[in-house]
Amino acid sequence: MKPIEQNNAPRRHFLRAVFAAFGAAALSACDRLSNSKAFVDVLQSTQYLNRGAHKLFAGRKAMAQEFIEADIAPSFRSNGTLMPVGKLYEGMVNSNFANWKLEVGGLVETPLALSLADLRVMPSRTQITRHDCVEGWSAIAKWTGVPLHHILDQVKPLPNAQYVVFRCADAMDDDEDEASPDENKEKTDAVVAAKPDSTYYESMDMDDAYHIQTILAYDLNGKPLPVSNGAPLRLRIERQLGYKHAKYLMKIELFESFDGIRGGKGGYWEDNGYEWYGGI
Ligand SMILES: Nc1nc2c(c(=O)[nH]1)N[C@H]1C(S)=C(S)[C@@H](COP(=O)(O)O)O[C@H]1N2
Ligand SMILES: [Mo]
Repeated sequence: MKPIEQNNAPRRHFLRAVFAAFGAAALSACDRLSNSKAFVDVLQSTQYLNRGAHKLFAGRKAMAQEFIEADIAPSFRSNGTLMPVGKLYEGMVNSNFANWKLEVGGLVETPLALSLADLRVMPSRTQITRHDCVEGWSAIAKWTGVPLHHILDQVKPLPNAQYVVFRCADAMDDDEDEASPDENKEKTDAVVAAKPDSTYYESMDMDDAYHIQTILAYDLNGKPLPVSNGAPLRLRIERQLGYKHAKYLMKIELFESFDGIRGGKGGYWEDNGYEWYGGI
């Protein structure tokens, strides 16, 4: 029996119970179409480890379990957005992300813009971990990327920085209509340009930002991150649930609070009722 079976029985039982109770609603919980009130209530129940509980029971520096190569799932599925809509992102894919840059700013001394090449020469970490989605699926995969703390060391957070916010390329304002696919792409680009915070976003506190397993991953199982898993760069925050692992990273910003950022709850799914601290 693998260690995963022993250590995560309560969580699996919980997820199975959620699944049994809410069936289809649970299945599509990460689809933006599903917004079942009942399911959200379960997510908000005490079964999820909140920030205080995590600190109390495990310590904020405790490590998520790491696995061995043999544990890696034959394939790592994709979930949520599989390809951001828009000519902007399409253009980046076509140029193999040569023109993509990660902006890092907000409450920092030295804002930065990093290309994929810049990131690939920075110190890296490889970790084999289990991804847990609230839909009730898990998968073990190997991730390689830059520990976020190296980037923070370069930009130097100001003393009042409390949270790191991650902005993604995928628009979450659903107003695709009968227009042609090309018109929809242009429309989506225009919406994102006019409302930069209408995209998927996530956040974490400084404890998680400096945690050594918090990495900005560019490789999945030893190969460049596929588009469906968040190319060119996605977050791994191993001690929290799947929706916290923002894909298609475009911008990182440090803030003192979430006031004025979209719904004010620190993430796309959080604004729709999920817990901000999705501890596992
Ligand atoms: N930008 C972005 N990040 C995202 C999502 C998304 O829809 N858009 N979905 C989240 C959810 S719910 C999960 S489970 C994981 C899925 O990652 P994967 O597609 O690599 O399996 O990404 C998370 N990060
Ligand atoms: Mo998820």
